[in-house]
Amino acid sequence: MHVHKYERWWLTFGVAMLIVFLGVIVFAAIADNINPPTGMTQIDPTKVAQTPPFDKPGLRKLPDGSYEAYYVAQVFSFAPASVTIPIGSKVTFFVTSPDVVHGFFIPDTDINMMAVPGWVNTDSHTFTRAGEYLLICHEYCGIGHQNMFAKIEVR
Ligand SMILES: [Cu+2]
Repeated sequence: MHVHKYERWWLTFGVAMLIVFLGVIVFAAIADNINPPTGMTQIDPTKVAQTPPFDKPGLRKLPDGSYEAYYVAQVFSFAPASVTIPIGSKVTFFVTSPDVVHGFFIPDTDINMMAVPGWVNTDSHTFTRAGEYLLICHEYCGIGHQNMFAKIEVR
């Protein structure tokens, strides 16, 4: 089979770029110590409603004054639908799903997670500004996805 000289150059260039990009990704992952999430808590997605603390989703105040918020994301709502926290509170969010993959996103904060059946995802944020925050699902989960939201009141 005859491959034109220029075609061969382009093929060589393309393969070389793939090797370079892969090398950059591997180098950055090793240099910055980037790893897949580990140590995540597993949960039986068919028994979320019976598994503490997700059997009673909501806000818990800790002795140090911070909060833990346990959320269940399911088609097409979040439980709890609304929480109120004092301004300046640090809240650690725990979220899981009993059905399909949902998003867990609070605009104007750094909370941006996935709610994955079988797993408990967690992240925390300190709310320093008063107001009403929206918690939205930003992962298409079905026909009622656009109505899937909850509120967080900070005052
Ligand atoms: Cu959704």
